[in-house]
Amino acid sequence: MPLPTRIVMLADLDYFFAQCEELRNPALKDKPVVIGVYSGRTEDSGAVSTANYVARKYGVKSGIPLYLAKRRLQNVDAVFLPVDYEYYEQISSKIMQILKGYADAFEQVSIDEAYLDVTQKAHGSFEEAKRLAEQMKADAKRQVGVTFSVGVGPNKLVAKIASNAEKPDGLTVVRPEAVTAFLSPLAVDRVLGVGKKISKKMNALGIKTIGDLARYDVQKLVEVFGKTSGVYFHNAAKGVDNEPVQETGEAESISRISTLKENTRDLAVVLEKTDQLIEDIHKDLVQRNVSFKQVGIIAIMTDLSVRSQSKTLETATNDVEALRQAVRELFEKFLGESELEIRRVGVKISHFAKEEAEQKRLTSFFQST
Ligand code: TTP
Ligand code: MG
Repeated sequence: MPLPTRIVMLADLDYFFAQCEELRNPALKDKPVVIGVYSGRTEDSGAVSTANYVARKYGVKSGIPLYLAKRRLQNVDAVFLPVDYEYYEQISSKIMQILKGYADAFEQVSIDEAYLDVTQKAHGSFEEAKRLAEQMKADAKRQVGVTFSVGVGPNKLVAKIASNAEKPDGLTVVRPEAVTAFLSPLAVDRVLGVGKKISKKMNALGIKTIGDLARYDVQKLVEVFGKTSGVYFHNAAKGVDNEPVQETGEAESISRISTLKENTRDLAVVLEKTDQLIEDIHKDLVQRNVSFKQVGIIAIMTDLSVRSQSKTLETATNDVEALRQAVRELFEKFLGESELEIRRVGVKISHFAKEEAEQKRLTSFFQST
C-alpha cells in the first residue's frame, strides 16, 4: 500500500549569526557584517562563521579566512564581530518555540534549522501548507524580528533542497508531481551527502545535475560508492526519502527522583533505588533517540536540604551501563563527603547530542535495505 503523501517543511534561518547582530543593532543592516571565529594568534587569524547578504556580495562567506574577508572588504564600511553563541541560542530557542506550534512533529537539527511535519495541520493540502508557512514567517517576524527561508515538500530531502532555492526570506513549495522537474536541473552537490570530493567523482562520470544522477545506472553507482551510498544517491536524486521527522523532545534533560523506603547512608540501598530510576530514564532516552554527556545525582537529606553533583563523560553515550557506573561513582563520592542520611534520591542526564543527521540517515537507510 503506498504511503499517504506527507507534507514536510524545513525552516532555515537567514544568515543567522549576522542577522542576530543586526537585530540588536539595526544600524548594522545596510553594512557588510562579518561574524568571525577569532583564533587569537594574531589579530586577524581565524575564519568567517557567517556574513550578512551585503557582505556576501563582496565574496565573503562562511569558512573563508578572516584576513581574506578583510581584504575583500577593504575600503568598505564593514563591521567585524566575534561569535556570541549564547545570544544566538536565545534567539534560536524563541524561534524554535514558535515553529514547534505549527508542527505535528518537530525536529530541530541545528541552531538555525528545523524540520516540521505538517501533514495533519495542513489537512494534507500543499495549498494550506503554504499558507501555514506564510503565517509562521509573519509570526516569527512580528514576535522575534528575524527572517528564515522555508522549503515545503513531500519529504525531508525535497524540503531541505527547496529551502535553499530562494534565500533570504524565501518560501518554496514543491508538490509531489513537481519534484522531478524541480530537482533535475540542480547541481548534484545540492544533495545532502554529496560534498566536494563526491561531486568531483560524479562529474568525472558525467553526472553534473541531479537529473543526470537519477538517470545513472544504480548498479554502477553502487560499484563506485558502495551499496549504502550508491543506493542512497540513486533514491535521493529521484526525490525519494522516507525518513520521518523525529520529535527531538521538549526537555534538555531527563530526570527521575524517588523516596527511599528508609533514610540511609548505605550505598547498596541507594543504588538499588537508583537502578530503578535508571531503567526508567533509559526507556525515555531510547524513545527520544539521543545520547547524553552529563550525569547528575540528586540527594535530599533528612534535614530536607537538596544536594546535587554531576559528572561529564568523555563522549556522549546512550549506554545504560555507563549511566549506572557514573551514578555509582557519584554516590560513592557523595556518601564519603556527607554525614547526613539520605531521604530521597534522584538521577539526571543532560547535554544531549543527537546522532549526526547524515550518519543516522545512512544507518537507518542501511537497516531498511
Ligand atoms: P547556515 O544556515 O549554513 O548559514 P547562515 O544561516 O549564516 O546563512 P543562510 O542564509 O545561507 O542560511 O549556518 C547557520 C549558522 O551556523 C551561521 O549563521 C553561522 C554558523 N556557521 C559557522 O559558524 N560556520 C560555518 O561554516 C557555517 C556554514 C555556519
Ligand atoms: Mg541559515
